[in-house]
Amino acid sequence: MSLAVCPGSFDPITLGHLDVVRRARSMFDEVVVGVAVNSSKRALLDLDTRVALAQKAVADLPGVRVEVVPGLLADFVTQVGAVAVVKGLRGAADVDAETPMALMNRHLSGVETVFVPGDSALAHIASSLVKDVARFGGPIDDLVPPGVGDAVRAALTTDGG
Ligand code: COD
Repeated sequence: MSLAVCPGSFDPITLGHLDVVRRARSMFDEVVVGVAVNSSKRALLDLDTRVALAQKAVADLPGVRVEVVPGLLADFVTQVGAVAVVKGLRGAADVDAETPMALMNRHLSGVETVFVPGDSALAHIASSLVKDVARFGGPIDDLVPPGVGDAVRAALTTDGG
């Protein structure tokens, strides 16, 4: 039984993330969507909300579950017995950002990162852009799984917009 982890901030989960999860599941028997903390980003959605939205988004995907990554991703992959980390690449900026993380995670855990090229139809979708579009009242519901748009709009209201 092979297991892979798809980690991310998922602030919020998008259709781009979901595509990477589906494709990871086509390569591995089980996929854990690991909701983690990116210390260089301030999250809009709290951890419980990010987890709940991710759980709802993958509910119809057999062999996929959502877990919190409480600390280092390298410790988490070892703890769950993952044979790989799977991440999506939208372009050169992602390669530059993801390569050092992949090498550090391999250094710490021995687990390799497998990169899947982002679907070109979804390559413009990033959580940060989704939040920015919503912040200025733009439409985001066709960029995210059902229910996510409402959660983002609600969080922006309490966040001060
Ligand atoms: N198409 C394809 N891939 C996509 C798309 C899209 N439209 N959108 C996002 N992705 C990919 C990203 O390229 C990334 O690979 C992944 O989805 C997650 O994206 P985000 O933005 O949700 O998450 P990040 O980049 O903030 O995640 C960083 C982590 C939280 C994974 C990282 O900070 C981490 O591992 N934190 C835990 C602490 C740790 O171990 N730190 C040391 C790391 S070496």
